[in-house]
Amino acid sequence: MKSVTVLGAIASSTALTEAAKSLWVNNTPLSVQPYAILKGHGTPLGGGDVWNRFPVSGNSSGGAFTIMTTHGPGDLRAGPPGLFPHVHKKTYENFFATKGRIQLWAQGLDGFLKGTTQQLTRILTKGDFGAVPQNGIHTFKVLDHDSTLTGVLVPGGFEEFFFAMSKPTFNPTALNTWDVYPQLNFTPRADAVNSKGGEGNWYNGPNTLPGSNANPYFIAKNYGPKYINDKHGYYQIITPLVTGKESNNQFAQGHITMDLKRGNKTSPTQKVAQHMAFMLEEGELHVGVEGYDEVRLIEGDIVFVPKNTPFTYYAGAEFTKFMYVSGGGDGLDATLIQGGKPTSKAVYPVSQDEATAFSAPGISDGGKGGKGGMPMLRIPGFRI
Ligand SMILES: [Cu+2]
Repeated sequence: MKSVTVLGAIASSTALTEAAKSLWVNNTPLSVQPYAILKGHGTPLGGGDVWNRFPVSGNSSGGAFTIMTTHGPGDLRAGPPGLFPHVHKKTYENFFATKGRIQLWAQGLDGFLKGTTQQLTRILTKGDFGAVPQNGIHTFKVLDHDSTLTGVLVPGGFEEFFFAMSKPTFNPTALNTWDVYPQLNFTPRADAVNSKGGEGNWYNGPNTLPGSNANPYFIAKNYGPKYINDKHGYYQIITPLVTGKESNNQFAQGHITMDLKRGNKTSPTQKVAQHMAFMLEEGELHVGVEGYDEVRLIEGDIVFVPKNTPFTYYAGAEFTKFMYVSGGGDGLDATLIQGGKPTSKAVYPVSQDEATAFSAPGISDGGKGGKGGMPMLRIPGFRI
């Protein structure tokens, strides 16, 4: 019996060795491949106390998109932003606050020149987002210490400009060749009240997606559209920030919040026709890519999955939340939204298993039969 067990162990360990390949890389790959990269890692730019990193680059995404993270004190001084207002004609640039406070100003160039639209500004705190499609004037300023900005640039490869600009040989009169068009007549407004200047809601009502890529727009955390999908026996809440409609099908971006996968559920193998990246924000995400060891991502870690690569993902903690970036308008997010339904809530319901646990002695579920509602604590001798 013993020899059989040993043989079995050898056989399975050989199979494991063949499949075992680490998804983790120390630096952003120079060509398309599946990979995972730790928070704060990736191709660096500059130094000192500002951390600029490119965990996903034009090279590593086959030109689909770039993810740039900027962490540091930035431009803290009072007054207008130090960065000149500018437009990109070919590049879609997005701003997402991972922590701290960042103020972003934006307006479509056409509306600015014709005087037909308003200039918008918002102060972004953790989870807030600003979208600047092609031909949108924009500038920004970091307002707080220890702020982190995650930028998505589409198509990928715009980082070549940042690297060129940081060299002493850079020719500042050649900005246009890098898709940078200064707009020095644009004066950033200084009248923001409650973190908002210009029309539209912020934290005072629903923030809608515009349905086109005509003008910049903002989405406050969880104030945009929300969808819930429970197809696989666990919840996924999808909060899109950009869909194919807002990007002319160039890309999609948003968040997925998942509940813990219980032992009796399985996460299906996915295969998506778009390059895709996930960046963890809360909780713990397990990602298995065919041919690689499963990885466990925590806050700030990124995984990149090339198109048509089989993979699985599931949450190892409640309220696991991650940002997705998809290299087209018909990726995983579109499938999840189509298979789900609109919801007004950013929190998924308590699962039936958990609801039953509220029936413990001394705790009442408010007479709602364990199906929702805030449980009330009953303590003998006290009226509450
Ligand atoms: Cu820009």
